Amino acid sequence: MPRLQGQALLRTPSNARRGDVLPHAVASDDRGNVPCVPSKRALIIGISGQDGSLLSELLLSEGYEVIGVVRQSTSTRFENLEPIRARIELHQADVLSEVSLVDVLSASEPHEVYNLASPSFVPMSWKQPVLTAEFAAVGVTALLEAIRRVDDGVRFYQASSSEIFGESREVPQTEETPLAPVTPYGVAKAYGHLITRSYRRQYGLYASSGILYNHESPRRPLDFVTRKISHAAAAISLGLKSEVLLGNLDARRDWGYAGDYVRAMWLVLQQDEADDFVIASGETHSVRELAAAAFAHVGLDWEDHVRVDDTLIRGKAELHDIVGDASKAREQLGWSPRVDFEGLVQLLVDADVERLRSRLEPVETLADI
Ligand code: GDR
Repeated sequence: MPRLQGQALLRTPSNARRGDVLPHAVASDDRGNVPCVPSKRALIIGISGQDGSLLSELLLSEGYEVIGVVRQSTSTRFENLEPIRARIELHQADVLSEVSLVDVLSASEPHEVYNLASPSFVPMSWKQPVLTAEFAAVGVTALLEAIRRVDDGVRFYQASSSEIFGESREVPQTEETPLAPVTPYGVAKAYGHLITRSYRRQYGLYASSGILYNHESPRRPLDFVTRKISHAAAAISLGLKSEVLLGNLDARRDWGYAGDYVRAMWLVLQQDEADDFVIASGETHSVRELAAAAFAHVGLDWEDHVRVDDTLIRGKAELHDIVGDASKAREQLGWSPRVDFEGLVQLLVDADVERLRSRLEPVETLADI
């Protein structure tokens, strides 16, 4: 049954549902009822990745109760969630199973649902195009259908991507730029973006998309170029390896800090009306500039340590002129990034130096990817 957003509930401690947040020092009324703090519950599908874990930390700091959905067993060790594992609840479900989504929505009764469940490494989508479409496209539909069945008052966030613009003729891109994806990942994300818009229009669901450009943090896996470079610069500076193999050094991206971008996700769902927002820094840098900045930060010359490996070059699948105009987010969400390109590179390299120094990472992972 549809439930009003932010509806305050009156429960006694004995009839509180699992997950209700009860205040510590709130006086009960003369019948012993304790007014429950109307804290919000957020359900994060795909909570264990970079964005899910950073978003969880943000929502916890905003007083949310955070419930996460993972595909693996909930007893798996989720490294990114370790600092907050005791403060969140995990459920096992699968975006390919609408029944499992209905179950988790019914059990957790969230006010906000963030869909971050999707493969994220773009080249992999050529190797697993069907799986990519199932998760990043069909899975979004399953989730929207489940929300419609369980509680059509839920606010829904879809993780859209700048990859939906692909070979864009418009530079920079805005929320109105026509979609022109070129990779199986981009095509699947375009479907997810459009189905979210379609359900908003047809059923009046509060369903919004954040069209996020590249956003990075020390939690990025080593496959992505930012972390690959920061990790290599750190390892080389510590004498653990001597070179790194990269693809197209002239490729340019609009990079930002993931901590800033998850704040935008949350702001997207705090608006009166559901809508789509481009979240981007508005400037591009080349992979060459990224490498130069990372190696310079540890006192090295990148040219002494970077080698080009042609097998890593994306060829026709490479995107050009992908840069976002986040004016709408700045004006309507009051959002702007706090970490710039230089700050991002330094933060990534420092974290890798620290991690390698404290030997938290086994040396086997130093091999080139
Ligand atoms: P991207 O990120 O594909 O933009 O998708 P990635 O870091 O993989 O590539 C960025 C750019 O760097 C160039 N590049 C290399 N890339 C990788 N991975 N490894 C290399 O050795 C290398 N050398 C050069 C690439 O050609 C590319 O131009 C990210 C993901 O987070 C997606 O999930 C998200 O949707 C988009 O950003 C927005």
